[in-house]
Amino acid sequence: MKFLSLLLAVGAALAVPVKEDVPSLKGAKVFRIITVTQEQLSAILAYDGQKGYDFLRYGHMLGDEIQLLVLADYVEAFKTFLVTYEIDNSILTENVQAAVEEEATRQRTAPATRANGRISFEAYHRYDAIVAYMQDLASTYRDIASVIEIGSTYNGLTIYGLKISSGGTGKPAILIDGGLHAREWIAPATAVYTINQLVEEASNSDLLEKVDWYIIPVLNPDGYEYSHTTNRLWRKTRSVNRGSSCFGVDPNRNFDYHWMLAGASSIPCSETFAGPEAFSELEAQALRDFVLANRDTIKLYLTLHSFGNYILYPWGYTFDLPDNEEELRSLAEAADEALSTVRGTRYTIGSTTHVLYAAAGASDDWVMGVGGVDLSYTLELPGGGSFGFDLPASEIQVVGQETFLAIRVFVEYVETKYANK
Ligand code: 0X9
Ligand code: ZN
Repeated sequence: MKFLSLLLAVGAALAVPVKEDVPSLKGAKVFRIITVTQEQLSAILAYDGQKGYDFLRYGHMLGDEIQLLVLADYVEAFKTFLVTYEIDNSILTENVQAAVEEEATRQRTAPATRANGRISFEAYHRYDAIVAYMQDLASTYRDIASVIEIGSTYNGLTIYGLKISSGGTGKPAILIDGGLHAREWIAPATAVYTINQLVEEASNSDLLEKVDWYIIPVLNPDGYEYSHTTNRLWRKTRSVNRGSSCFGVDPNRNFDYHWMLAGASSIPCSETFAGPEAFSELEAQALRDFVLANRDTIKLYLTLHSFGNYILYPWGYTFDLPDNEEELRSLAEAADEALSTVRGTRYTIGSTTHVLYAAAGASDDWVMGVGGVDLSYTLELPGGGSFGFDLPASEIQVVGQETFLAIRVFVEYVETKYANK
């Protein structure tokens, strides 16, 4: 008997993983909040990183619209808080769970493929389907497309990308990634749309003449899959945190450039947990190693996130501005101008710290600061739906179209500045 219980205890210690608490979205609500006094703003921002609260849209200035998701158990206390501080608010989404279920239903019924049998732009696709699409393109368009592997994840998935190149040597390269944050589904979708335009649309072949492209649509596949299967609002990686029952690290706080200096948490349960050390995450390591291996050719880095319509450039760790701020700004303005022609969408442009919030350890800062890429941007794509990340898949196409117009402006600039004439 004693032996049996010892055996069970050892078995438990070895085999049973930490039980993860998956928060229920039943009764969760999204509040829209506008502050008019500094006291109100500070009081609201104090909820950042607290259990039960998730800033979907952050605002650091008085009058900014803040969107805060509050889990059911915290709603009453939060309402009391709003009354106490006399904070202007309304409820944007009464029933987050229902919105998640509606999206899942739409996903089940949306066409998975286009008329030519390839991946559609009417659904948010899983990692496997996105990888299969890239493999299909690589075998069909052998002269321009090849699959690259940049690393693997905590759960053992491979991080794939597509290299698009019409050949030749010494060309400048553009690196685009998406899906570093799991729940921001429009980002991988837009990366896939970009691949489609560059490879399948012959009318865009001019964009391959002078530059090479590396597109990594799902940089955090573990998190992305988990956001499809288990927790729609998952943001981080899926690594196990020693001594905590909370999983994952915010990979966009994990890069080793002024790591943990601002806007990052040392608490594993926080959505912005920066990790036990810089580059603790395989996903961040993979991007690091890829950039270092190609640092001579990569001239532009675009990392796709959502949401809020921002074109952000470094730095995120300080209010100081990069030396080429003017160049970064005017290029972003030209991109915004171009994309606005589709349906009037406008982006806010600026350094992250000035227009959004301070947050160190993000990929854009590292790619510029250490990777040596002078043109480094985070694109916060449009939000929609009931909690921002559930932008209806029917909008993938139009977001793709307008983002592609912006990308055209970026590439034309890279060609003018870097390509051999
Ligand atoms: O906070 C982030 O990681 C990004 N916003 S998101 O809503 N997608 O999470 C912004 C990152 C901007 N860049 C830097 N902070 N350097
Ligand atoms: Zn993000």
